Amino acid sequence: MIPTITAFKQSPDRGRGLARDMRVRWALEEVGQPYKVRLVSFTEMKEPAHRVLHPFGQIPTYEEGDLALFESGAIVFHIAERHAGLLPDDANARARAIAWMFAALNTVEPPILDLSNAKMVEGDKPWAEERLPLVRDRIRARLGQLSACLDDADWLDGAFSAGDLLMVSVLLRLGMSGVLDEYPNLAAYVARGEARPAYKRAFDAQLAVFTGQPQTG
Ligand code: GTB
Repeated sequence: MIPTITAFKQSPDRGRGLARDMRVRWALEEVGQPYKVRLVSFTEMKEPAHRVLHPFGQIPTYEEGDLALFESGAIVFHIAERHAGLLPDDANARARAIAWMFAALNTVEPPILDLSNAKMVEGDKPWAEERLPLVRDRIRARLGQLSACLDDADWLDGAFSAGDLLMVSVLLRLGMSGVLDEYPNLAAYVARGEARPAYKRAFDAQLAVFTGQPQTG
């Protein structure tokens, strides 16, 4: 059965691949699972038809037969469990890869999201400038720990896994902030993720929504 995911009809990031449908597309591409995309507007996201799929009125969602899922992490986990390629077979290695999935979403992503909010949502507040260094330092604390843990390895724990897929996706949100460049091994780690053919296919697919260009290849 071909699953259907949802993505922004009007991508606020102008196709830079930062919205959370990207990580789901990437997981589907990694395992070679074709998928359909239903584009939803901000208005449609808040309507009952979409809220049945997503209680918070957001993207992405995932539908496959009787199953409807929300939360990008849960969707990536579902894909990784149902297909080979994103989680190791060895039980302990699998548990560690899942721990990295949670670490990406629960430990590393929150301070990075805080920086986005500090700039985009709170940027006009009188205290915004004063708060930014604190927010950046909280990110640095996490990146320093992650950098030490990755050391000179290609991936976080052996072969590329769903943990790396989510960690790279989360780190990409740092974008133009320059913070990632302070940790060359993490910058190289993200570049390795972006260089994966599955990442590129997913990126091109989400970009095509914005440019209106049909996908090639
Ligand atoms: N925890 C949920 C998950 O991981 O799936 C979070 C889902 C979420 O935040 N979805 C966002 C959304 O639907 C899109 S990805 N927002 C609309 C709303 O809440 O009304 C977040 C996002 C938005 C915009 C950019 N950007 O422009 O760069 C990047 C990421």
